[in-house]
Amino acid sequence: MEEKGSAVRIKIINPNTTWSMTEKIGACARAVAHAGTEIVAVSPATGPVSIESHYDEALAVPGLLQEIAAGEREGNIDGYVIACFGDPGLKAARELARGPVVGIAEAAMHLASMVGSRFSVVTTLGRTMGQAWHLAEIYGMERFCANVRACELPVLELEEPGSRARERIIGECRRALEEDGSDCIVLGCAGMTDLCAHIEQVLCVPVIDGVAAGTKLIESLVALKLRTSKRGELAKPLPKPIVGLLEGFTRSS
Ligand code: 2AL
Repeated sequence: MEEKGSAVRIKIINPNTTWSMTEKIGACARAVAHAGTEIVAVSPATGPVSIESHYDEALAVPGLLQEIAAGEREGNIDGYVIACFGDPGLKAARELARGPVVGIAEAAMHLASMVGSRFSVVTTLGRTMGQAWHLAEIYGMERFCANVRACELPVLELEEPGSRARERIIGECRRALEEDGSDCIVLGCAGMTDLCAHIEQVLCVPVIDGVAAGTKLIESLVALKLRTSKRGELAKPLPKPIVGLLEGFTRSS
């Protein structure tokens, strides 16, 4: 763990298994990270290629937790970012980790509430809007969240150069600013991270990307030597047998 003068290591977990997206997330995190921060960007060994339903989220969590458990075993990770806008497995990850864990929706919504009066979330498929509203509610961000909107863009289209994803997102952002009474935008998918600077330049309002927000928040928590509380709810899970499909998790956690 961090000592004065030593490098900070942040593990960014893209809970989907699309490596091109993981590389993009890693590059965007490195671009905003402090020079002394090492970014380790990973995808789980198991799980869906994209996360755009409750079912996908549930199936992404075991692989995500394996990555947290591996980081804890290696003992050289100062903090973790969960780089999917549904913040899957966030509380379970906090139970496993000694250092801080931040989800990108959590990070982006909190930062948006500090630079504007109300934000609109612009996300991928309409079916993910319910989860974004749910997170706004449980994070106490509902009063800052003017609306959640979708471009009806499947996550993996963000990886396709000819998909016109950027134009579609910008169009939805413009409608958000005109119709929602919002004054800043939260991007609702980790796969949008590389588009943030351009969208902000076009819209001339703050546009918050959760990958950058999560990276800087984790850096701040690590710099302040704040770790996950192990008193009560976020203590290590009790050891117990786990049978069947997830048998290996008895050891990994
Ligand atoms: C996401 C995300 O950030 N990564 C992924 O696979 N799905 N979120 C979303 N709303 O589509």
